[in-house]
Amino acid sequence: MIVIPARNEGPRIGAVVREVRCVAPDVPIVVVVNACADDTEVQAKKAGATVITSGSGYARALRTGFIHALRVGAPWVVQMDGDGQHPAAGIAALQHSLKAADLVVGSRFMEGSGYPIPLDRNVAIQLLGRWASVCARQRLRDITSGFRAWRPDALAMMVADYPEDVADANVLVRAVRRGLIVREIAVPMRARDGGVSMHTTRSGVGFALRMAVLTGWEAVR
Ligand SMILES: Nc1nc2c(ncn2[C@@H]2O[C@H](COP(=O)(O)OP(=O)(O)OP(=O)(O)O)[C@@H](O)[C@H]2O)c(=O)[nH]1
Ligand SMILES: [Mg+2]
Repeated sequence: MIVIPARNEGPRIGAVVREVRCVAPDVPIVVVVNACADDTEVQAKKAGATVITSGSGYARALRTGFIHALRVGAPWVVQMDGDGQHPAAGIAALQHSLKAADLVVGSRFMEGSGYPIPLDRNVAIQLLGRWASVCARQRLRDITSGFRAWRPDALAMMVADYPEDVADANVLVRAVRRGLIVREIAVPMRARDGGVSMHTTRSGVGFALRMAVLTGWEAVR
């Protein structure tokens, strides 16, 4: 199953769902929305996705999608953004890598990705990646990638107390510390296709600090 959190992605979500359907025509696609000010829900349905509603925020949207996937017995789950950042062509490689891992992260920081990332974000992600690697005692590179594949048994271990605020590096550290095998593979990525990011420069600083604290907490709790 493909789980796509989407808020105010009306102009993009249709193309994202159709791209997934092209490469994985038989795989159910679930778009998780909340409080959209546009026609995200209509466009997602029109493109062939099931739409469900969550509480507010990216992390809660993911959790709601994961619970749904487990409830219907999905054999694997790929989470991806609804803004066009994650080419559907990467889904097969992520899913395939689940043969040797519980959680696979599509990484922008390995050879073959070619993602143009702004300098300030790059520095922040590199620093947080180093910190998360210390906390996990495993090298983690693209700790904010929202293009991830999960085995259902791994999701079942994580979903009951899945974070409701920030769900990036902290989720990876928690997964490693719970004994899950976490791998990264290179996947192509693009910049978001217009619309508004959930991170502005100012909110991004607060977000990075919160993520650093939450990630450290995972190492000691
Ligand atoms: N349902 C739901 N989805 C959300 C919410 N906030 C963000 N999203 C979606 O989560 C995905 C990731 O958000 P983005 O804003 O793209 O975050 P990002 O990829 O880290 O940042 P960019 O690189 O700037 O795109 C997108 O598909 C958003 O539409 C929310 O509150 N609810
Ligand atoms: Mg995005």
